[in-house]
Amino acid sequence: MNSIAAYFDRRQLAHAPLQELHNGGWTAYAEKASRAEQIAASFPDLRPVRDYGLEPLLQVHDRDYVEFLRSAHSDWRAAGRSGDAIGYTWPVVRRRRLKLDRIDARLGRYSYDAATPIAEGTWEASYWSAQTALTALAAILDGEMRSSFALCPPPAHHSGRDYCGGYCYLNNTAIAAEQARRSGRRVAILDIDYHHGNGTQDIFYEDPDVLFVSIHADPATDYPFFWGHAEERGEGAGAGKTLNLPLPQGTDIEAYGRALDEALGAVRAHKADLLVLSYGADTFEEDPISHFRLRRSDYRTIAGRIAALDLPVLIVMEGGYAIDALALNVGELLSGFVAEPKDADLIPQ
Ligand code: SP5
Ligand code: ZN
Repeated sequence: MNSIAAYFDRRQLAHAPLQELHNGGWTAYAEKASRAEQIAASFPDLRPVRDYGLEPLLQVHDRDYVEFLRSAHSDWRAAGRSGDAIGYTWPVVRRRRLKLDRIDARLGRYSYDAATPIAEGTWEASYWSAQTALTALAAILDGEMRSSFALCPPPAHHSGRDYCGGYCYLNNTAIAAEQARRSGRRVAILDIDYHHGNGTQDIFYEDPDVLFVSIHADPATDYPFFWGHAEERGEGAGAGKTLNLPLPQGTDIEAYGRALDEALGAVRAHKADLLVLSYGADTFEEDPISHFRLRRSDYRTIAGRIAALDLPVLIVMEGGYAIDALALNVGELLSGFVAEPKDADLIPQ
């Protein structure tokens, strides 16, 4: 069914939090490990992931944040707690730089919501999710594949330099984009998850080289509320290199397509030679936590328009919570990209 090189490592499944705080109570964690299992099972030949170590992660994330992520769950246990580590106090007033040992203080310091618990396997899974994005990128940079798909749970785009949030811990998308830039590529990121990619935006907000464009639910009504408004356009040297296209709940492919055309125009104007596509299938009409009305066949339309840019595309998986429909939705998107090995001799005549 799927026709594009896909990368995944089973160690990504180690992350399995039980619950998240939502509407004033605990509910089942929406970003379940079974999401990845479902998609992975739909690929006959997932490609193995290489280990690029911590260095590319540290080009995007602060070392103290990475160390926090690594030890947070065992620190939580050492404090006598059971279950998943989660914060409850956030330093929004002045004292963000205060360094404290207490695990609850550090959970507040390095997160911005109570929907992103740190479980026993969170570090291991996040580490391999980032390596998956880097391996899929390398296939493009090495000239092996024109485009590739990184099956990346845990997702990435809400995580910033020094914080987790929105089910995201390491920003796989930003890590790959930064690595591509360091390899001399001119990078644009197009984020088509239902939610605004506030972490990715924040990482590149003052960066003139990496364009960040996002189509998402209006943050006036949807998570993450504080970021993704149309007036956020980048700052300093990065002014004009962030483009937000918020859309109302109920959006269907017609209105979505108009926003997509505008987004693709910005990618063209940036003269990118590599596109990183942050793909969330939570724009699907049946997604349990989201409110757009895209149908399965719309993903092929969307992919076809993106493919018409005629750029290599690294597709990085973000959200999508209609688990039974997920593999088909991903397959539909990927079917819009042709699997072209770069070497023309490999294309059957
Ligand atoms: C990567 C991504 O799509 N993150 C989305 C994070 C949204 N989190 C806030 C929405 C909370 C909805 N939680 C519903 C739990 C159902 N059991
Ligand atoms: Zn999302």
